[in-house]
Amino acid sequence: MQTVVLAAGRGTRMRPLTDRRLKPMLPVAGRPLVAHTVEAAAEAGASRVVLVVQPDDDSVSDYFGDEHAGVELAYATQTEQRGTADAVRAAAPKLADAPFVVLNGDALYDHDSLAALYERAPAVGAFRVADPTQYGVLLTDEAGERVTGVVEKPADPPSDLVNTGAYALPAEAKRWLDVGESERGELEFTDVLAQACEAFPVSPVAFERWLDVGRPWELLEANEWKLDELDGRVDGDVHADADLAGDVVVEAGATVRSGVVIEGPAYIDAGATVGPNAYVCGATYVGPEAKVGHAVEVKNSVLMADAHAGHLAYVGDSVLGRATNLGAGTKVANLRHDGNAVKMLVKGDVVSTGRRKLGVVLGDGAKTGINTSLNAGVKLPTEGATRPGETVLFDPESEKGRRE
Ligand code: TTP
Repeated sequence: MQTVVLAAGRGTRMRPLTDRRLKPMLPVAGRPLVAHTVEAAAEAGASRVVLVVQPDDDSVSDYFGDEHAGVELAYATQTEQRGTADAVRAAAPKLADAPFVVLNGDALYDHDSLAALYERAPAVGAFRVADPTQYGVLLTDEAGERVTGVVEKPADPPSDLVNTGAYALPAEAKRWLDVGESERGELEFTDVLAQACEAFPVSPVAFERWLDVGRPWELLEANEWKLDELDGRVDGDVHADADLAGDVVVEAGATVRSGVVIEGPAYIDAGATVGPNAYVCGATYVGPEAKVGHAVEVKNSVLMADAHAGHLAYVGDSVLGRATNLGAGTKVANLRHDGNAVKMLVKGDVVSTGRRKLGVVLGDGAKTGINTSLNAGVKLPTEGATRPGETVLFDPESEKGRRE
């Protein structure tokens, strides 16, 4: 079935990681996030994929070209980020008059669940969560067999099934894309779904696994998921005195030096160097040309291209943006002494990440002075810097962060 993948969002909750790149282009286990979406769609039965992209940014089409995972690709430009219905409307001229699937380009789907969505059209992907109050919750008939609508962030959720933003709809839905603005001022695809639910029996398809990658720690969760599926392979240069256990990918052009211990799953991308005498564990992605130097420990983290942790550093449960540099002795805290979930500032609000273990997020080009200590949940802005010996306890962007 023809499939629209939405990749034109602003990604404001993911800042600073989206200051200089689109959210769907964030790295997940060696590929952009959206590549996983397109591959899941291809495996589930997509015949052709139309990617909705932003104007003046060719990163998505530069990466994919006109084919990926055996599926033909086309591109549609959404001129202004007015909402998901508007994004699908941008793709409509490239769609045949036939049923179509819509997927978010910033979500991970498990392949079998997605295949069930394609098979059971008209259908919506539904995912069971413990606390649905922060999601769009699906309304269904009493038997739970037919979707009747979606209610956004309900205080008293009618069910624990949330909308995954994965829809398989009949051709007619193309005619319903001109929706009005929602309360939050966007043109929402859920209003298109509401019309489809009136005209057709739309089934909820329970997804086994799904991850919406909207906030920085969800990038870690995406990498944990996809690194866990890795099959180890060594195409790069690994010193005889290095010790690799579990599934570890060492890409061609990557170097693992003497005395290094890597406990997979881990992915060392092309041109990266690890060691000598470094320890990499948890689900860790070390991006192209990144460096993990002498006596550096990296646990469950994402180091983007050119990120450097050169000497005597600890990086746990953290995301280091492109071309970041940690001064010697930089340490990251990734656990609160009270054992509560680490909080992070997202668009001015301090929110619980739900993670007991979470370190820091560094925007592209951020640098720490020697012996910097970074507290759990801190973000440094793009090109931000710390002084030698500085201790950063709270998100520097917020006085509010200081109070919580
Ligand atoms: P969201 O995650 O709701 O929006 P966003 O990506 O802009 O992020 P944020 O809220 O943090 O600013 O979008 C869901 C999907 O729809 C995502 O894949 C991006 C896509 N999208 C578009 O393609 N065009 C749009 O106008 C919007 C709002 C989203």
